Amino acid sequence: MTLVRITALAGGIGGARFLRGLKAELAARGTPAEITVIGNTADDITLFGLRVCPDLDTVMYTLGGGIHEEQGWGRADETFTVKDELTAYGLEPQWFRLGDRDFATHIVRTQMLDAGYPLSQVTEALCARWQPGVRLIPMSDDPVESHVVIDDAQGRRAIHFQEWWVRMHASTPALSIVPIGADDAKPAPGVLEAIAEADVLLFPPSNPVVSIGTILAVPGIRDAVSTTGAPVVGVSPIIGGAPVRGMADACLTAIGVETSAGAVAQLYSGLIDGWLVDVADAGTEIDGVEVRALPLYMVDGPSTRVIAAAALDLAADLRPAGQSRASRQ
Ligand code: FO1
Repeated sequence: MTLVRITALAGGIGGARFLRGLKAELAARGTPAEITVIGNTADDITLFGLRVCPDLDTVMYTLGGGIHEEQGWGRADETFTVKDELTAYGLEPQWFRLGDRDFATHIVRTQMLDAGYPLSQVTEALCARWQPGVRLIPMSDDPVESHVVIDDAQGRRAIHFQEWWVRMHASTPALSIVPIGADDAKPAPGVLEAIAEADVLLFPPSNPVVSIGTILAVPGIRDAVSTTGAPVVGVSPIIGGAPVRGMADACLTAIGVETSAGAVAQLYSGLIDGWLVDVADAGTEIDGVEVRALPLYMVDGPSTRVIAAAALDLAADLRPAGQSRASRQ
């Protein structure tokens, strides 16, 4: 059987769980596959002098067997001694819970970055331990950080995305969300090639604004997706007008997009060929996009595998390999 090259753009929990289902489905089919994951890095933040990359780590831990399953982020069997000690010294922020095991990852990453290694090589080194079974590449080696403009009792100001998301639970409306640094960022080595050479390109059910949106904001990536010869299939992160998890609705509102499976597909207009929606959204129609409906809640391993299978089947039905989008139109 020929090797299938699959490339996915991914954010945090939704992306990571989908990818785990994808790996399980490919293994069950006996399909030899090479999966490349282009990870969002705009959630990254420097805390206590350490560089934390939540989305890369969520993918790495989830696929490598180290994730805290119920939480969806951070390490299993975690303890918080270091954080408690930092709190005793009065160190801020106290709202971001970094565990002892997780701290080790950020220490290794920061040491390597300080020694001059680019984030892509650091990520490769971290993955050598976790063996996620995919090639995980950050969208860029250049720092990009989403900042959120809010206007509350303290006035109009921009705060880091993590403060808005984790401390404020997105309760204060975002006036705008800006991926600082994205305009000047270059795709990390291998990103554009992984898109151009893919047989299948997938958009998992990740946040369309602060995960997939920021990956696409890195110059060159959107163009690479829109011109790839591979079928591009996305999975809706919105079911029946609400996010599957997280607060994607607050992010969509910030950019003036309705929280619906159809509106997110429109956001990806010109990029996707196929779109999976939940049965609650059956009947969604998008010009030029093949829409299929099935249950999209990733409640466990088997249900997630079914979603991944549907994405692979839709991709296979969409376009014979090698026929570019341009030549189809
Ligand atoms: N999410 C939370 O809701 N609270 C936390 O304290 C928290 C800590 C944290 C530490 C490391 C890490 O990799 C992720 C962490 N997350 C936490 C999740 C994460 O910040 C967000 O869910 C994502 O950035 C959004 O995709």
